[in-house]
Amino acid sequence: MPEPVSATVSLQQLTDQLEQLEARAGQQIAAAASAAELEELRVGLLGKKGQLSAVLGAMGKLPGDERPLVGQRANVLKEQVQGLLSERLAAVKGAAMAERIAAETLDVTMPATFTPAGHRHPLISTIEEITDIFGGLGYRVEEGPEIESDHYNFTALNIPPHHPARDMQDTFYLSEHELLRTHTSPVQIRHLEKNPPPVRIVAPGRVYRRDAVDATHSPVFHQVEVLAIDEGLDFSHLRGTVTTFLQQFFGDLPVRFRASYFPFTEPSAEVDVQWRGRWLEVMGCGMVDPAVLEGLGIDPERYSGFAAGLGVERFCMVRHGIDDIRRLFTSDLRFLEQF
Ligand code: 2NM
Repeated sequence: MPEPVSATVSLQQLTDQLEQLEARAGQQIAAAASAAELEELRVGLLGKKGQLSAVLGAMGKLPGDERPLVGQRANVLKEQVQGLLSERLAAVKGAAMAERIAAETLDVTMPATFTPAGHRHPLISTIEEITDIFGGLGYRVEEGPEIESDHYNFTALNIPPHHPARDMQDTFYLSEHELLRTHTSPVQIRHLEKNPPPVRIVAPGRVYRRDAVDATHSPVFHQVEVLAIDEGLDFSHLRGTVTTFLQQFFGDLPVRFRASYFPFTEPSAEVDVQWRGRWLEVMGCGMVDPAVLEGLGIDPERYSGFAAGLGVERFCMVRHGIDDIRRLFTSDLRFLEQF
């Protein structure tokens, strides 16, 4: 606090005041802990209405020859206080920065927090791999409904009403004429109804059959079916396409075709690959039966085509050495995380 200034002052009094001011200022500045506190002190000490100004104001009451003594002393004190203030300000700022740095420091050697990202199910990546290979051969992906009519699932595929493939034992019927598709061929029939040849498509998707569950059977599984319709296609194109596809998927291994039978293809074949020294049956195929084309209003004298179908689960299991199809449907992350 500035001392009350009396009506008359002596040189001694003012000098004393300056000395006290100096001592107090030194202590207060040293004790200040923030920039704001220091600013408050500066205003109180050196400001217009501050303690130093009070002394200088009182100086006018001294005899003229004494004034310079007080003035000089006051100037020295002012500079001293300014010096102390800026020194302390630097120290306070430095301490605040050091504190912040200590609080915000990142230890870059700390182990990272593991955030599991999730990934595709092995069946989905198998489907993608298969459709990508056919994509590279110029095929487009087509999809369709899982609930179908007996027309698209059977009749249009040259499977007549009393054919054994329609048996209740194989097919989930929803009503007299509605069912869960047993293959993705109906997608191809629907596509051919709307698109004139040439056609090159793959139809991946979920299919249903009334099978008991065991290590190699599931009532719900996945297929990819392939279809090409064009002028001049023959069995050599089928053989070349299927062989190229299988060797891209499994690697450069032996492939063989065995005569077989499907209602919708003639001739038909089963295809085997020699995987780790054993022949495995992996798909069925054939030249689309002219009766199927005719039913769609496509002239079988002008157009021919081939088709093939495969079970995705089987491809996935062979590729990854999975011995039980149920593993693919159990959603056990300890298993799925391996792929
Ligand atoms: C297979 C085997 C042989 C096939 C036939 C057709 C269609 F629609 F063109 F008639 N789609 N898929 C076919 C032919 C499917 O799966 C083992």
